[in-house]
Parts: sequence; C-alpha cells; structure tokens
Amino acid sequence: MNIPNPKRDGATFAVTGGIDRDQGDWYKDAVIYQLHIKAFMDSNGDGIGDFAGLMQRLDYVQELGVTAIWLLPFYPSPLRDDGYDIADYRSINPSYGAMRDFKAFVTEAHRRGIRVITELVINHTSDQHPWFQKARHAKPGSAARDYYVWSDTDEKWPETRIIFLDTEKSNWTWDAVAGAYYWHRFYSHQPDLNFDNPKVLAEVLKVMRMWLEMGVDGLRLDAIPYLVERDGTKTRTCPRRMMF
Ligand SMILES: [Ca+2]
Ligand SMILES: [Ca+2]
Repeated sequence: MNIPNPKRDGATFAVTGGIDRDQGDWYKDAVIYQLHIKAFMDSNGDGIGDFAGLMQRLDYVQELGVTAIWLLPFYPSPLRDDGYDIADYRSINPSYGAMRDFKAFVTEAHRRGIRVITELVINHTSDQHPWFQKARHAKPGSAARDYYVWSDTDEKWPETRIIFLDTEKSNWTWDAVAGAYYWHRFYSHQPDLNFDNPKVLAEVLKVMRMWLEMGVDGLRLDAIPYLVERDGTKTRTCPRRMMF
C-alpha cells in the first residue's frame, strides 16, 4: 500500500541514517529477521524482553547479515492472544519500554542500514480497546457503534468457518452491554472492526501513517483475508479487501 507523505509533495519519506527511504523495492532482496520483543533480550532483569535489550544486540543482528527486522505486535494488550489483541494502536506495551525507546531503536537500526517492519493487526482489536468500549455503549446505528460488526441474531453468515474451534462455538458473541451480537473471526475477546464504516478505514490509515512517519519502513498486516464481511463469500475473499 502506498501512503504518500503530504509534507513532501507526494514523495514518500526521507533518507534516515544508513538507508534510503525513497527506495521502493528494498523488500525484494531483504534479509528479514523476525522477532518478538518480549522474547529477545531483557535489559532490566524483569524477565521480559524490551527495546533497550534489542538495541544492545543490534550489532549481533547486523553481523548476521540482516537488512530488516520484523517485529511481532508490541502494542499495549491484555496478551490473551500473544499481543495480536491490540488495546492501543498508537503506543507500545510498557513492559517493553517507552515510545522514546522505540524511536531510539528505529534510529539505531537505520544507522546500521537495517530497516524496521512492524506487524499491525487491523481485522480486529482487543475487547479492551477504547473503540470497542465506546461502541458497546453507543446507540445502535451510530458511527461509534458501527466501528464493529453487530447483529441482532447469531444466525448470519452461518457458512463461515470457525477458526478456533477448540475455544469458540460461534463467530458471534452476545454483548449484554450493547444488547447485540458482535462478529469475531478469531477469539471472542477480539471483535472484528467494521471496514464498511469509512471512519474505521480513516482511523486505521492514520495509525499506519503515524508509524511510517516515525520511521517504520514496512507494515506486515495480519489476517487481511478476513477484513471485510460480505454475504455469500464465507466472509473470507471479496474484492473490497483487495484494496489492501
Ligand atoms: Ca525487561
Ligand atoms: Ca473482519
């Protein structure tokens, strides 16, 4: 997905450190090292990996010949799905450090010619995300309610596969606060965002822009086949998602 930077007249992003951010095809021959921040290197002895720890080991990663680091989700999260249940798209889990640590990591990686790919999960949020808390209290039919996919019945889209059969009985879960069922392709604590609501798409694009402007070089988007719900498609493949 191409997100132009309005500050630079439609150009992409500036050169930072040892990399050229206007080079569009860098990923084609990238040597990508995927890691989960919490499991990589702990700098303060609390048993949880953190950005300060990762920075201590960047020389090692560079020596491996790595040209891009792919970080698994590191956002604030109840961690009921290893961080794929995001409660805040615009920050990092305090266990892993502060935002300044993240920025320092990006700067240090770039200085070594290493790009940074972050993983973003936009099909759903944690049920702890403020958008969901607001939605369940909002009036039916309001824009705030429509951030998520609601129904008066759990009979809709019965042909859709249930992914986590060992824990989930349905892709719908009743929410007593909202007085309605909400749709979730994954765990019931991960309500699906409603990409038919233009505000949701606009908010998600703003989140992407924020990270890209902070220096992130690429986004790995999780669960894209499940983004949009449509009748008769098993809600898995339909043209709308192809825009992503
Ligand atoms: Ca730590
Ligand atoms: Ca979806």
